[in-house]
Amino acid sequence: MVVVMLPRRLFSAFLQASRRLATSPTTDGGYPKTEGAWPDDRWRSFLLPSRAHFASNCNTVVASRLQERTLIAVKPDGVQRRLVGEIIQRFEQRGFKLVGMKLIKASEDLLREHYIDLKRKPFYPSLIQYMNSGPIVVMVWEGYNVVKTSRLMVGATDPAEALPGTIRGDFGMHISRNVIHASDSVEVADREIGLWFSSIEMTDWECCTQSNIYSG
Ligand code: IDP
Ligand code: MG
Repeated sequence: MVVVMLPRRLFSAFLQASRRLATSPTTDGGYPKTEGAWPDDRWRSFLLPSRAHFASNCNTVVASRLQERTLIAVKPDGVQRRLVGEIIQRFEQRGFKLVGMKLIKASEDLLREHYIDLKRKPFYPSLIQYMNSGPIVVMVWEGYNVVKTSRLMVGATDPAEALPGTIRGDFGMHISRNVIHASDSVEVADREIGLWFSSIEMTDWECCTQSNIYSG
């Protein structure tokens, strides 16, 4: 009898807990809000990681995303066409933080290294020549999800396909003169920032509008 009753009680406790979990309000992360929703808190600790553990993991992820960085460069055509101010303004207004910036005429060696993944493409030599034809403004921007968001702000590689409202969609005409560079992944951003900037060329600073841009 005990053998039959125990699994039944276990099963019914589990069933009640699942029903309450399914109907209880949740936070953004899906963790149940109400501490008392479970019939017995021992089940909670057995089945789920603690609330503190969950919250601290989320905070760590959010904090690291807030400090994500990307490399943005206004290419020679963008500098010649006086688009530097307009481009900086778009990133500032979006809420990103400028942590590094310089105007340079990049060496061919640096440009070859930067575009190393494209070295077998037929346009590689003309790309290096174009990027070496005049000064460029290289920047490091920081903020939540900055890599992905800046790619959206920049638009498709070919300005003919870039949507209006994107930088390439508003200012570009041809794929060989597409105004701006933006890193395309967090890993690539790390590599490119390391290539173009030394750590003393970047500045960490407290943004006094932080709480108006991010919550918590
Ligand atoms: P992305 O700049 O959007 O990341 P990638 O494919 O990484 O695009 O190419 C790097 C750069 O090479 C482009 O921004 C553009 O300047 C140039 N490029 C790419 N495809 C072509 C092409 O078909 N003809 C000429 N230049 C190209
Ligand atoms: Mg690219």
